[in-house]
Amino acid sequence: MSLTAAAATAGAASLAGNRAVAQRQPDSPLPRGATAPGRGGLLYPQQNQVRNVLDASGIWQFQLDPQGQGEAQGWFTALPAPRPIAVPCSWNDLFDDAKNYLGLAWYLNAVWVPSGWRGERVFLRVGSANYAAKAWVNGTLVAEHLGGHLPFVADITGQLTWDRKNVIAISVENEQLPGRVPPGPGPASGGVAGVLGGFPATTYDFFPYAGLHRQVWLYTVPAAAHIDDVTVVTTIDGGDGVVNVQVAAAGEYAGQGKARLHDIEADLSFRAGSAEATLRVPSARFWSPRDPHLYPLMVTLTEGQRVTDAYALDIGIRTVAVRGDQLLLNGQPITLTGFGKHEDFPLHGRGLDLPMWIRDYELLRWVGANSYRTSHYPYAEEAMLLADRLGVLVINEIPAVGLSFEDPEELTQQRLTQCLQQLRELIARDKNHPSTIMWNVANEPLGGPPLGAGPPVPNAVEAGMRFFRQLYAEAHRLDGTRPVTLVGVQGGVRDWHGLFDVICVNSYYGWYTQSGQLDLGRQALARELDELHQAFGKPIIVTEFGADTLPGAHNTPPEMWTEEYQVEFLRGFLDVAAQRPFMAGMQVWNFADFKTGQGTMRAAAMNFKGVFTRDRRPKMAAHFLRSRWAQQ
Ligand code: GCB
Repeated sequence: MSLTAAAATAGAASLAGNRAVAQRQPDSPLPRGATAPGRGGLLYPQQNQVRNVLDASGIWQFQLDPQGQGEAQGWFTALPAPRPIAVPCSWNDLFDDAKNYLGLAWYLNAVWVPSGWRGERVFLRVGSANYAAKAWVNGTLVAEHLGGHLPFVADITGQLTWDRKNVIAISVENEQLPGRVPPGPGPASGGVAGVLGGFPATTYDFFPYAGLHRQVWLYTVPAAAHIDDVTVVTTIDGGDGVVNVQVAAAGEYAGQGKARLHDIEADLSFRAGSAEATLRVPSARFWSPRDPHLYPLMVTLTEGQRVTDAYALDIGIRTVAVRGDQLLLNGQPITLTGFGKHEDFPLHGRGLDLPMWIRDYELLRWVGANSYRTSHYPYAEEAMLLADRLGVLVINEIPAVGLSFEDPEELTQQRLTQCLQQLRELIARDKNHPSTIMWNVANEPLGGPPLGAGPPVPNAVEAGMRFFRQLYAEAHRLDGTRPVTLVGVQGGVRDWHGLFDVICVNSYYGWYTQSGQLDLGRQALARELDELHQAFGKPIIVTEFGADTLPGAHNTPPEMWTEEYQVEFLRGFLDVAAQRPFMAGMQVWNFADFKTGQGTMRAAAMNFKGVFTRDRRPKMAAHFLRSRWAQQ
């Protein structure tokens, strides 16, 4: 099936999910509170000749609120006993008493807004608050949001003062509730939680870091007409690139504008706030890992010669498609090499860490990888911008990890609402990144006992079919230009894969099963890949395979937990894949060791499947992968 031709419609429908109410169990799906700037509204804030940005991150005041009394006591204007905290950062690794605390906490900061901003519309933008957040400006509630990894915005123009500092307060909690996504442990104890146990209790295998994880920004747009959203879709026509630009402008803007790509320019004539232009780039340089060429696109609104608003973005001209069992980039088969990752680093926890990202891209280049998956949640926008620039292919994932379809229907419905919301927000945020080549709607949903320990449960399989049909349809309604996938697990429900464009599967044969027996593991892997190929004839990517490895542990013959075992485990999987032309990629679990909850399965509360340590030193496996990948 070719996915390149269909038009993207993400801009038109992406707003609804950007607002929601945070309440104690269950979360209400009804939107309330935050005012988004228009139909798109998640454009990355930009400083230019018209717009202004103020980064309000830095040292904020912080206070835990285990009794949930802050709102009644007006903590949104002043905290009674604050301590300093860094924003962005998780709170868990900063304070001993907050290590495993996932309840309510308050952040507060006071900022001057420049007087030059008077007359503009000013927005507050919170990049990531994990999980449920409320925001106040000068005592007025301006936004509520659910979902820990995507931005939300609020128009705060009417709340601002100009003769003193403005008080911004944000409350955040990350309670593991069963109706959320990812869900907290439910009746069926979904995900790997059932296997791992662990504290704090989660349905997933990474530490539930909490807090303000990305920047808090104020930014302006012109009060009258302004650009709300830009949607770029590129196609290839012979050697030419064809760039379709859809622009949404606030209100019912019916004026003029321009779209300019280098020296190629087209007029935009707005009707009811919408305009579209198509630009042809003769003999274009197509974006790819080998040549991640970006073209500067500038969209403006104009009144005569005057530019009334402007927004710039660097775009890549490229197509992604599925044909038979092949994944195509610019019409050519592509095979992914790379990793599943985490946003995880000492002290910062899940907080934005730009040096980590620069180092990680350097190591991806060093090891010869061309891709990664944003397991198990959307990553920072800066990471996506860097992937565009450095030519890294990204499978972009919503936080739907730990779903069990043996849980009651009522919970499934709440989770579906959350998944749809997060999918809309993710596509609205990341639709213009050439690096995002695929959307993933879930990781290892369960429809029976984990790791194929028993047959799937028919009712659960059916419930999953209904659930995933809706997610697949919504992803394609919002973006007809990228394949959509589901990451399944070895021995998991096969039928669900049939709904999606690409088959992604996580495999631990030789680790969780066939432990210590690499030969048997390889045979089991080969069998499963062949069966999947025979059943569906679609491209297959193994999105996880790996073995916990204590750096410095050695033995021969290889034993589990040693560096030798990790190398031989990875070698076996890569060999099995290399013999199968239908394999579209292999992504090792994990790029680096990462923090988990405490439990008998996780030494020192760490997952040690990284090929780099948590502080990014290579294990033997990293050198091995480099020998396989960097030469190609
Ligand atoms: C998986 C999960 C991942 C875990 C990994 C493991 O299947 O998708 O989140 O961390 O296994 O190491 O067990």
